[in-house]
Amino acid sequence: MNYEFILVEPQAKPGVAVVRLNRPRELNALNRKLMEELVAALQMLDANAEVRAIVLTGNERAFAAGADIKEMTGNGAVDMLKLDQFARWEAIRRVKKPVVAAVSGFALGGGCELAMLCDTIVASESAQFGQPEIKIGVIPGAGGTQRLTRAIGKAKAMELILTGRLLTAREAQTYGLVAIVAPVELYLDEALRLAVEIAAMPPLAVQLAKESVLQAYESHLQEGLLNERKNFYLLFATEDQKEGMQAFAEKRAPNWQGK
Ligand code: CO8
Repeated sequence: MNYEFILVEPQAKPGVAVVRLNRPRELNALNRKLMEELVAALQMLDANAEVRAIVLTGNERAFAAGADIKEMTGNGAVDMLKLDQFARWEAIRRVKKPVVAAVSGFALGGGCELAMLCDTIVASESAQFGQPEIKIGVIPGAGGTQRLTRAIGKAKAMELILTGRLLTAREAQTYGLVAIVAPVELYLDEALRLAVEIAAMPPLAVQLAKESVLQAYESHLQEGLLNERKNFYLLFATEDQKEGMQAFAEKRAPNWQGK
């Protein structure tokens, strides 16, 4: 498929696809066409059995500097309601395969929300995260008030969302938003290394582990515990569980079948 605003490499590494936001002059501002392409690409990769993990990245200067402000300027509330752009964000949320965000430079507004919609974040030392919407008269709209609060806690989220201040990569790591920080020239390699490691794991267990962690992140503890337990039981119906436990006992590498 030909895309205008993204680049897709389905087998960048064994089992790992890379999707690159590619609107560099506008700091990868997320216009509607880009979001449409991103959803199409992620759904295509999600359905591709050869792909076990996905890395979503931008470029050194920007992961994404937010939703495209110029595209929204003239819109009223009714336009925004009818456009229903959040359906695309919901579709990304429903991707079953693990998605690692490799973030360098700006991850602001919708860019920060997109990184948080991924399953984990690897950042370059130059990365900056924030929800500066307050400075343009709005608030985060694609989950920022919810996901940032859960990721870094109420006090810090309030400070950032109410002032538009940004977090450096190191601060973001300290507060738990970012898993790994690497030098600019290495952050993508680091994200790929993580994705390759995940891609080597049993796919059904990866899928249900992702679902279970998201449950913890997105709902209440008791519901999350019940869902985790259900998924844990379910994995005992897979051949990979038998293989994984047998291989451990036999001191050999497991051979995952995805069954
Ligand atoms: N939208 C549109 N264009 C942008 C955006 C953006 N978010 N960010 C940067 N650009 C453009 C600039 O207008 C500029 O274009 P031009 O050369 O034509 O003037 C080009 O990218 C380069 O940017 P700058 O010259 O501004 O670069 P600087 O290095 O001076 O500054 C900044 C970089 C600090 C990142 C600055 O560009 C900036 O503040 N950008 C806006 C950040 C922001 O407010 N983001 C939040 C947007 S609102 C949002 O994301 C809400 C999401 C809600 C859900 C979405 C679904 C509807």
